[in-house]
Amino acid sequence: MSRFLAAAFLLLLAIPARAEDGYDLWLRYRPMEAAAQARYRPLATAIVSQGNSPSLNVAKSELIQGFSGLLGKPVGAGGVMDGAVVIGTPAGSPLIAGLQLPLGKLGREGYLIRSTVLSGHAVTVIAANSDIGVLYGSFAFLRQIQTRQPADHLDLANVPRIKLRLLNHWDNLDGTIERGYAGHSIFDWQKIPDYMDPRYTVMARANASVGINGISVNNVSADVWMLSSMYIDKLAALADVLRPYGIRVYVAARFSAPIELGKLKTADPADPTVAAWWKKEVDGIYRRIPDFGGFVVKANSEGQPGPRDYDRTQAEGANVIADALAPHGGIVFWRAFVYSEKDPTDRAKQAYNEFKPLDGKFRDNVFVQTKNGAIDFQPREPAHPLFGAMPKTNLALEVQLSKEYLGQTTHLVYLPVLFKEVLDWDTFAKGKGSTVTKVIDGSLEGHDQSAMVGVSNIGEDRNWTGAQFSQADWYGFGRLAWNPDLSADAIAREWLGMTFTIHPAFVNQTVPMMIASREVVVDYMTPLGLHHQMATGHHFGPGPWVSDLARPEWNPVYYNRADAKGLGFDRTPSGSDATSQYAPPVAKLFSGADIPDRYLLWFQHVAWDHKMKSGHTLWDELVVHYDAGIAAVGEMRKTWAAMKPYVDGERWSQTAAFLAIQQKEAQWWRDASIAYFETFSHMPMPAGHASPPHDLAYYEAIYFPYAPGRPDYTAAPFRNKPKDPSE
Ligand code: GCW
Repeated sequence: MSRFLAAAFLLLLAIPARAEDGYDLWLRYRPMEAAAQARYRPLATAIVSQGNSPSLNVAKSELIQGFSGLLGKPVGAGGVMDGAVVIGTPAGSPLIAGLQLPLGKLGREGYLIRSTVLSGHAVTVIAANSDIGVLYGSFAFLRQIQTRQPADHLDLANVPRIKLRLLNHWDNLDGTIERGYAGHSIFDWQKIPDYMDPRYTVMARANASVGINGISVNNVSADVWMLSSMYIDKLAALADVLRPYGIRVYVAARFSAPIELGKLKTADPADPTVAAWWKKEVDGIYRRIPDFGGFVVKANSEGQPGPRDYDRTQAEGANVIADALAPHGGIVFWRAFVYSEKDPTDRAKQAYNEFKPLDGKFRDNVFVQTKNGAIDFQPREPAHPLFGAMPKTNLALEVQLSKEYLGQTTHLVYLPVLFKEVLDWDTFAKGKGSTVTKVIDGSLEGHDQSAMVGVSNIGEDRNWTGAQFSQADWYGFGRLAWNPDLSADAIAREWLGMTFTIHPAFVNQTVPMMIASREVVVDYMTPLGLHHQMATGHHFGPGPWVSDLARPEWNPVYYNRADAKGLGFDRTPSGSDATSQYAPPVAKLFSGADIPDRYLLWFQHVAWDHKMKSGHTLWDELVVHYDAGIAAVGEMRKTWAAMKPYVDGERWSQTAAFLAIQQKEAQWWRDASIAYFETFSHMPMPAGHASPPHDLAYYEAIYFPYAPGRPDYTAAPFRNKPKDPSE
């Protein structure tokens, strides 16, 4: 290509697109540059599909919409011709059947994209064993072109590594969202089923495009009304919208529903009337929603009712519900996020102590849904010790997309880096290489079932996630649940190319910014293994000094343990001995001198003048990390400023404004934390590092009464005496 054409091509790519607000997500399908149109147009001349199922039809319309947008002119349905895209299953399409394609290993959701000849015409076939597989293949073929990958001579077979890939929406029925930072709930239950907001379909498209095949629609601090027949009817309408996209609906169920809804005197799982009630309730749901997914249950956690209220085990609690679901193929996701203020044991140990002894006691249709770490979605946590510790139990990984503890909406933190760190974590459960990925994809212990769950960051905001770059977390979660071996870098490249532009100057500068962003937030919020240092209730901003909350293990001081000697939580054998919950090689590493700096203060209490690997004292190292975090946000701002020519004004300026907020708040985190810790270290600031501009009292006095996302302790889950939902 002559230098003039190359320059013209790059110029074309650099022209800022028309104003956008992020509503189209990564399914933008804007016209590609001329060279790309010329390259791909011969490969997408018509969409050929035989058969007429809802999923096949949405696959066809997605391809038509996608190619017409990308190629800048209508591409329609048609017959077999050169360049046609032929989609279908052997069962539904004689054309596909005739090709006798090797679909045997693809299962229900896998797909094959193959360039081949059909009736003498060069075509691309997207084939699968089910129409959902065809839909996934169609999105994959579009992604191939959106990211300017080869689209000829293809022979791409792809099967999801994890079977159940869910989002958990922590949405309340009143429209608020616990730990939601993107506006109100997208589910307008008041108008459902009579008015189905078209956004439900766009959300379904977006989920299907990254392979997400299930959503639980309500807050795990569950409102019993969700199980009432009125809401199940509403849910049935939503299920109808999502079904063609291969998405099943699940509900967060309140364990005491047999009392509030069933009018029983007890919810004791061993009581036959309780078992009968769950069976009746579940049968009723399946009469309305034949492919209902199942329940997510938060029991005996943060005030929620559960089997422990009847001295029954977590397994007994889960199993009574699982038995009701089993005949219908339903699943229970039983959350392991259990800790009690009555138990003085280190909070990081409690869930393991509660669940490990129950290994093998849960039914086959139960997943023990375990957060990535043992505390609570912190900027960095060692993987939860339950991973690898329950070989006879289905374990599902739960991660959070909504960044409750990572700056919420306005901090750019690319979470797939965090997700990968957890997925690649080696539990050593069966020797080296026993990664969390192998635990949850079932390959380590030969489990059929597998699941990965993300706490949704979706809300009513036009850009769906409150911030443009938070969309990458939704996208990345889906991609990693489909294939945990994908790299965070590759996912970022895909997402940027589909969402903004494939311009190399943009992508090659923005990807490193995204990849670095996770370590940046760790540095300015909780460096060196610190954790749970945020302000109370809304968790917005720093609060390392907080020590007066209702439950000791809710206080940041419980975790930083700052004193005259040093800093950090001693979880070694000389302390709470939480290290012993890990396999010996891991336990040894974390309780010894070779512990990686990133986990130091999570597992050890260290003297302020302790000599770090860098040669710094712990105190100096801490300050250096805080300041490195702030400087890095400054670099992110510079990078993004230079990206202005490649991005439409609206999305560019919102991101730029948020990065400015991030830098300001990073400074706040640093100053407030140093102001508190120096009251213990009494050590001078390292050379070149300024003291906090204000005294500790100034930072302690900062208060945000209405920061978003906090659980409303007066809302439904806590007052829960509905007028009588069973009526
Ligand atoms: O992250 C914490 C949140 C709670 C949440 C809880 C949980 C839904 O602060 O808001 O409750 O975890 O995971 O259940």
